[in-house]
Amino acid sequence: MQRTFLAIKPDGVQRGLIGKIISNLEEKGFKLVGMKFMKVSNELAQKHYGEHKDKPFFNGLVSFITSGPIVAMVWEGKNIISAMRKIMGKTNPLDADVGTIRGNFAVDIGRNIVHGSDGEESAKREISLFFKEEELVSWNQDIQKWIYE
Ligand code: IDP
Ligand code: MG
Repeated sequence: MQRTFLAIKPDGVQRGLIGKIISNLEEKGFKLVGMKFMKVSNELAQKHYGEHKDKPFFNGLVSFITSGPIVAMVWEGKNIISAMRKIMGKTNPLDADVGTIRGNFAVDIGRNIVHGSDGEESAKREISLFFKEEELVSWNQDIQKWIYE
C-alpha cells in the first residue's frame, strides 16, 4: 500500500467541492488516513511549492494557495500516487479528461482545484510537511476485502 498527499485548494473549498471530491475518493475505495482544514502560511507555501520557485507563476501560486482555507489529506491505497494523478486529471484543466476532478470542475491552470503528489519522494516530503506522524491514523477499512483481492 502507498500513501499520497492530496489538497483541495482554496478554489475547491470556496466552490463547495470538498464533499464531492472526498466522496469520489471514498467511492473509488481509497482509505483516508489524515485530514486537516487549514490556512497555509506563506512559509509552508514556499516550502511546499519550492520546486517551482524560479517559475514565473511562483508568486501568484503562493498567494493563491495562502488566500483561503484548504483541505489537506493523506490517502492510502494500491498504487495510489499515480492513481490519484489520473483521478485529478492534467495540470491544465482544459487538457484534463472529462471524468477527472480538474476536467469536470475547472477551466484555468491557476484554479485547478486540487494538488496531488507526483511521485514517491514528493509524497513523503509533502505528507511530512503537512502532518505529524501522530496525526495520521492507521485503521482497518472493513470494505477492503471487496476492493482488493
Ligand atoms: P501539478 O499541480 O499538476 O503537479 P505542477 O507543474 O506541479 O502541476 O504545478 C503546480 C501548480 O502550479 C499547478 O497545479 C498550477 O496550479 C500552477 N501552475 C503550473 N503551471 C502554471 C502556469 O503555467 N501558469 C499558472 N499556474 C501554473
Ligand atoms: Mg506538482
